[in-house]
Amino acid sequence: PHRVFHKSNPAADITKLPKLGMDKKHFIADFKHYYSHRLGRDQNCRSPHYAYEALSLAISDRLVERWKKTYNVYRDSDCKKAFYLSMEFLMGRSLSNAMLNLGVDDIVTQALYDLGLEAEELIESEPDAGLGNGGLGRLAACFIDSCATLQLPVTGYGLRYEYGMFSQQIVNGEQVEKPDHWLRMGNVWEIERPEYMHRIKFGGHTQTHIDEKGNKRTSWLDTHDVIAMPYDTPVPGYKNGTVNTLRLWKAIATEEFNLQEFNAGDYAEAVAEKNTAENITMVLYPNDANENGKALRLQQQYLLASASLQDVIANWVGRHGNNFSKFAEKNCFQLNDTHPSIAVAELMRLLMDIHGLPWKDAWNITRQTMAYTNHTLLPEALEKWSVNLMQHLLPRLMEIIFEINAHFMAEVSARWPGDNPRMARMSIIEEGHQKQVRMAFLAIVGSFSVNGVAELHSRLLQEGLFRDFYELWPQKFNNKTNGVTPRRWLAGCNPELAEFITATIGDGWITDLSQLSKLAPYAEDAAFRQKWYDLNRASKQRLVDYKKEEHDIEINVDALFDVQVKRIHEYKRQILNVLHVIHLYDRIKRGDTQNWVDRCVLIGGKAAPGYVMAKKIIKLINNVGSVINEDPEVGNKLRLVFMPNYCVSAMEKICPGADLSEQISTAGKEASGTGNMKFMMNGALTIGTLDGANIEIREEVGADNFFLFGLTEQEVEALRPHYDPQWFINQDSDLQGVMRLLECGHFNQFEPGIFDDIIASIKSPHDPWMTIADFRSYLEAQKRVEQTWRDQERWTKMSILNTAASGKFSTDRTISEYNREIWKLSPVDVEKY
Ligand code: NBG
Repeated sequence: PHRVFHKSNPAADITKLPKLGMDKKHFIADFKHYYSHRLGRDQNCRSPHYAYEALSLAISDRLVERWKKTYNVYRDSDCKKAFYLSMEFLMGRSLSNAMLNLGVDDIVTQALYDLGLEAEELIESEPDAGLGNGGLGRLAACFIDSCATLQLPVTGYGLRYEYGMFSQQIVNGEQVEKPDHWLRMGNVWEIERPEYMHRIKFGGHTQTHIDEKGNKRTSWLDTHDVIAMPYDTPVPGYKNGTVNTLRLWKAIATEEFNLQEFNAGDYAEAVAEKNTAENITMVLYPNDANENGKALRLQQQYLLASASLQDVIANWVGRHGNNFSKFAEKNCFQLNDTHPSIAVAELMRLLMDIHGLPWKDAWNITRQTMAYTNHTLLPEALEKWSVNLMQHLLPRLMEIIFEINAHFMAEVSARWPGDNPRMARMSIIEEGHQKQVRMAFLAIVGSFSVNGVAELHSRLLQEGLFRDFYELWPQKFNNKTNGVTPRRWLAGCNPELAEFITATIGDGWITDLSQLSKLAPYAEDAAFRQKWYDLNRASKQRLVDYKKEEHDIEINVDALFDVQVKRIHEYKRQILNVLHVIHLYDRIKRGDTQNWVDRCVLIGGKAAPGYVMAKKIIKLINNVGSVINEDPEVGNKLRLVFMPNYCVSAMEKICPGADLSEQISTAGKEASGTGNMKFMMNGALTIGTLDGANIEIREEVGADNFFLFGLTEQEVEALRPHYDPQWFINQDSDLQGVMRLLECGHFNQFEPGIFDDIIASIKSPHDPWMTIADFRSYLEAQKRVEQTWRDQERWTKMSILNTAASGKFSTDRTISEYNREIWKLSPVDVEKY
């Protein structure tokens, strides 16, 4: 490698710079410099965007110093490292989080104030990095925040989609998707690193030959290659000098043109081929918890796996040459769901075909470095790729998968000789008229650890979906209950409450959330309760103002704020929520309003564009909402509001203002949930089923402080074969009232029949989500909610106890468990170097 510097002054080092000042004076100077000189703006500029960019550049400079140091310390210490491979990182905004974690939020706010600027306005003009669908992508973002805060050498690897999660508009009550070109104004948080790009192969064919040493080697030839270009984003730890890396790959065309077309004079055609390559990372697939088997999606997955593994191996070879004997001791790959599991076969390929390792050594390394997290039990989400497609797109990988499966089948038949049904059940290749590769099985076979994301979910994996594998390798299976980062989800989004908590118990909770338990005794302190109540009311007022400003929706701050925000899915049962709202409306119309509690029901979430039923549910919510909200007889008693374009930055405003958190999925279907944790942390009470992490939330806060309802997972499965929704309807006059209103078209007077599918689905004995079965119990739980709400002192007590008991749900705890039981990394204190 050649250097651009001559050696006349050996002491000179262009990377040695004076440390950047962290005081007001330096921030103001840097801000002005970027605003005027770098961005070329002046006082005539009307957009807050450039002020946001100038500030971000000043903050980012301070991160970059620490970032380079972290990078160098990790490299020089030769420590064990982990890599989090994920198709989604739902990062949201960066500026305010960077300020918080650097510990400069107050000083910067003051500096801006001196300049006549409102920090809030700049922060709000940053677009969300919406590179994820929902919980799975946001979990990845919370995880890397905790890794940096715990000083663990962990790198996030993902894809840099040109278009993130679509933005949602509501037109005539229906979802309309608008592309999210989040990079349009540029992205000041990323650094392009062409020095670390890698080549990714697709198509072609394989050829086997015997090498100089007499070993069989396979080459993958005549491929159509694309380049994976890395873009790095800094991931700052909380006030600890650590800045880890999120490396996102963008697909770009190779410099080579199609020579045939080129020489035939079709220059433009040849250049246009660039597009095919660059399409690979053009758009995030907007499907949450279900897949669609498109070739482009497989290309995305392979690009992520191959580029990331090549990157890690290139680093390794740079240090250790071709000696891989210690590779497994020093590296670990965590697969975020089944999406990147092609990495198992790709690591085999790189080790064997590129680095010449024999099968046995490569397999040992693979099986000691890969770890797999499952995020759903829904069968439609279990990825399968047709063998045909895989053979066409990734022929070498398909060969390797066949061979892995052959070895694996031998293992199964040694353990259970002659058990052919079991072999068929467990095979990575599903037989049938269209052979398929079961990617989850590939991940299990190739990993040393398999985990679910909440106690119940992990147990159900062992008993159900992965039962055969659990019998074969019980020691591989473990649980890691999800969490959320308390930096963004309490300190950042609810600064007033955070300050009050710190004034009461000190600031240790920000990095040790179990300390929130010190708040519990204050639930008995009337003055403390009053302050808690006031702060919550102020948050509700902010939410009211925001709704008024952004969406022109009026809501009454004194009503009970009853909130359900998450992806729209039948298993999450937004319909059950709507049935309850219709029941309340029915009561108002019948004059049954004794002991009434004013309630504002807020529902938000996106539907996958191809998920017809989910889109219908959005329409239903909006139609029911407009009938109720426009009825003068209803007045302040009841409100149903659909919040358009639910996203990370919206949740930061919503969760501090919620009173009641709706976690009402059919038991056994929500793997964990993480919105439930954000609400609890911010003092909302939960109404929920015994599903996912709800169970653990209830365990932590105590049954008295949680509104439980619904069938258990076992009861759901026991009822399923003879489920008869009509029987439940016949038993229940309240439910009859609700169904009557729905069926007579009260909410779709000018749109006859549009809700017929929804009605038929919940009335079907085959309704997998058994909504009707839980209606009565849900209604009774809602009555307990109202009873509690009428006693505001009691409600506030319970609110305090919820925050106090939320310590378990920090991703710092989750990541400590991943590290203790799976990764086994030593923390690296960058500031000591
Ligand atoms: C989702 C689950 C949630 C869970 C998140 C994070 C997928 C495939 N799964 O319940 O539905 O909280 O993952 O683990 O998106």
